[in-house]
Amino acid sequence: MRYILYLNNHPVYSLYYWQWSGKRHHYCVGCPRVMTFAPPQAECDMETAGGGWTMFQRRRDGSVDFNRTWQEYREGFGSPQGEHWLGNAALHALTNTGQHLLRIQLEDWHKQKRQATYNTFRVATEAQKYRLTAREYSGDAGNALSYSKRYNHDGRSFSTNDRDHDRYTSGNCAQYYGAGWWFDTCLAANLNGRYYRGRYSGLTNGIYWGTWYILTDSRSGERYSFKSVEMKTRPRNF
Ligand SMILES: [Ca+2]
Repeated sequence: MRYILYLNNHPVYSLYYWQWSGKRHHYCVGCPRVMTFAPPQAECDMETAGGGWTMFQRRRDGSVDFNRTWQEYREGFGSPQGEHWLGNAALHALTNTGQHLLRIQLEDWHKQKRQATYNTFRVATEAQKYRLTAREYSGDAGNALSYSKRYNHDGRSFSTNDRDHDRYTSGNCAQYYGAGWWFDTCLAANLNGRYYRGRYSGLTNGIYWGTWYILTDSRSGERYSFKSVEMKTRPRNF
């Protein structure tokens, strides 16, 4: 398998491939090609850690609502040039053959950046509820996807406000936190949470990564949400 990059004379290098009818179809943003179906488009990060990353999630200004249905998370939403979720169907197609990496980049409101890389990344089929595999962590943001026995996103199914596949028996985490995610009982991380400008109070429903900014200021009760997030993937042997 080879991962092919199509470069435009455009600051957005973009590529996408899609396994369909036994063939691998390649696309790039702006290519004047006749499509047999509407392809999802993705931005490609050619700068970070050797490049070749297909961006599948981005948050940076709160312009896109991430409280969406199962179907919307499956098909994707937002714009590849702005805030978006590429789509769970695309994530499965991108990761179901070969070995893939996951890279998560976080930035707080004081220009501090940290990252988490997973050397094994896979999103299962829709029949398997887009179950997440994210293992072999390295980085400086901490491994919030495998936090503890009850807060372990690795191996969990995807849930949305209209599909409860979590391990919390008294309700739907996705509905409670207003985000589609691989919830457990419920969370140690949620990068699809609500966009807040830094600190907020009440339910931990912001953009959350529990191993960097731990929950709450004990005196004010305030919590912390991130300024920007990027989630991207590439083949391990890129
Ligand atoms: Ca539940």
